[in-house]
Amino acid sequence: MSATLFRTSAIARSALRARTSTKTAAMASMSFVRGKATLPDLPYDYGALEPSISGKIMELHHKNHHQTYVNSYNAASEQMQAAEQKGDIQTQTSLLPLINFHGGGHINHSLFWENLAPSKNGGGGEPSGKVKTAIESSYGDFNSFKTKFNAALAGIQGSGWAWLVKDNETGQVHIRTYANQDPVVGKYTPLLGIDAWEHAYYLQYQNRKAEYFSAIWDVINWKTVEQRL
Ligand code: MN3
Repeated sequence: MSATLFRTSAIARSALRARTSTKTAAMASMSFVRGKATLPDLPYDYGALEPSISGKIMELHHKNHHQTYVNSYNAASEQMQAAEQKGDIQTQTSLLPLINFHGGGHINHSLFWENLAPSKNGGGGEPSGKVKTAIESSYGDFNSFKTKFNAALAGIQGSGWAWLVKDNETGQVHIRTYANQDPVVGKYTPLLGIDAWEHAYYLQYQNRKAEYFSAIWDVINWKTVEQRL
């Protein structure tokens, strides 16, 4: 088995796509310095999503949580390169879950920040154009879609994400949940992700996570969803 096999793991392919994609605004803005992942700037102030998401949550979530995924991904990635150079396949294999978790955390949060916008800058409301058409084709109407999405979020056990994805084979959109930091890869394109980890809401909503899932729709950036579709 050659070392290149490990270089083309799902997450690596996803990172490569992130560097070359021009279609996906958030992916394109994900920044790398000499192959290293770096924390992207938020396109709004920490407090700009209040009252849906408090400024304190946004600051901790971006500056601390996301930064940790970036740092840990870079560390695992360096270890992977060293193991590849030594032809140490055992170590390479043992690093794959770490690359998936922290690389996934970096990708998911980079996409998530750009899925949000302050309501005074166009956040919230209902999708229009081709997003509206795609959602209505799969879910009937926007309110039914929102109810199903919130039910998917509520059904996540432990930590994870719910996503609106596009099936690249059929062009249809679907709601899918992912555990932990598993990124949307393979035949699906991520359009809209909502972070259901406790760190995304607990400081403000405590155990009332349904209130967070309900309030976040007031700051969804549908323009980003449309660009990704
Ligand atoms: Mn998070």
